[in-house]
Amino acid sequence: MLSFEVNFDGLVGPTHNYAGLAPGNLASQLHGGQPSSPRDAALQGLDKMWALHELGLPQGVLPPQARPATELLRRLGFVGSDAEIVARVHAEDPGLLACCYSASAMWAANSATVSAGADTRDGRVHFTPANLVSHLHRSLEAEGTSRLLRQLFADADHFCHHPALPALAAFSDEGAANHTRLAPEHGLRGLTLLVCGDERHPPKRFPARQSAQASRAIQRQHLLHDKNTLLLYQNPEAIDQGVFHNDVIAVGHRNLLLIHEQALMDQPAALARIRESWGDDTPLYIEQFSNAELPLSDAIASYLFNSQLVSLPDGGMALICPQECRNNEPAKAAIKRLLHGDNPLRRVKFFDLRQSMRNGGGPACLRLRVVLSEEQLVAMHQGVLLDAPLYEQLGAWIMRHYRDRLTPDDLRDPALINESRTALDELTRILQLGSLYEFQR
Ligand code: SUG
Repeated sequence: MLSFEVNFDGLVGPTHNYAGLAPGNLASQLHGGQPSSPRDAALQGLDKMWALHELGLPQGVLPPQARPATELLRRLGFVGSDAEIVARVHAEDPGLLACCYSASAMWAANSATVSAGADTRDGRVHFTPANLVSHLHRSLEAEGTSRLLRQLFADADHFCHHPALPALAAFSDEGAANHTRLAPEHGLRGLTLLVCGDERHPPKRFPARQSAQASRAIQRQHLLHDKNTLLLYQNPEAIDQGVFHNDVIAVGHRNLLLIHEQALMDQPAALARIRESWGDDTPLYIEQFSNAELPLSDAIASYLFNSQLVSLPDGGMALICPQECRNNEPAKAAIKRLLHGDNPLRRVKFFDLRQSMRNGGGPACLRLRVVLSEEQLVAMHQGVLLDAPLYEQLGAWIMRHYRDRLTPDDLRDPALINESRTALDELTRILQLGSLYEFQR
């Protein structure tokens, strides 16, 4: 049966800004307080989606979430009109207002963990929205993500939705950023790698954002076969140096895994387990990079491992890289070595995603991978699948509604509330999503 890996990219929302909300994510810390350009951010993301469509790959669009999340502020006891509440919170606690305005749902890799039907015991695609409890601004995403995924993948014969895990640090779940699927073909049983922190060896400076209990719960919920699922521990020293998700230090697709030598605890043993569990005649290629070849700081600065690996329709794979890899000598050399090595990689394409990168979100952060059979692809909501007319419409929509510049101080502007809602209201018509947002009900 024909199967596809569909990338669903988070469309950047109209309130994209730099608020320095994520300790442990060096880029977010570095750029907090600087002005952003929501318009450039959205166009950069859309251009990447279009480029993948042009490569012949199915590409989906996930709408932004409604911000400001005034429902949180009301829950915290603020009263009055939305504009009054925003003015008051800006005066009293601007950090809280920034959380409610964050466009962080754009990093769709963190939105959910998704297992392919070929890997689950009931043959359905399983979804668990991430609770993202490690950060307030991100924890606000879980509910909207759950609603959206249930709406896009509604057919219960093909799709199974689980609730987000309990909103507690012990179950901290950051979605697919810590999930890698290796498989000989999209439609064949694959190997699921669940990467998480090891509470016996916690990092010293920054938190491990994926807990082992969460990963184990997902393994059970998704009916994954034990012998095809590996729980692997992140190297706490790498977390302390800024590797806040596994997708900052490794990327895997089908039978190719790119990984820095400092990604995992006891990495030689972890890689040996991966090779043993692979169990297929198709060769598995693991390209490991030493710290001498690619210092961890360069891996983080260039975001090489946050590239997307995709299969081209005419065979071979392409690496979808952030342009920062072009200006980083060790990353450039690493790409050259990959292109000349014995592995399926054939092409590299560079993208300007600077707006997202400044908040620590590269190409792979922006997408959620969903492996679908032909039948499942037809069964999902078609309005979010990118084609030429939708690409044109979205580009014009961004130009009509998005500001060119936004500073943290602009968040107090009451006009931004309605501006964002008007934009999203129109978007639900473009994507044929009905009344997706609470403010539309
Ligand atoms: O959760 N940044 C996001 C970036 C997420 C990247 N995703 C993956 N690696 N998959 C985060 O740290 C910064 C927001 C701010 O500072 O304004 C932020 O939330």
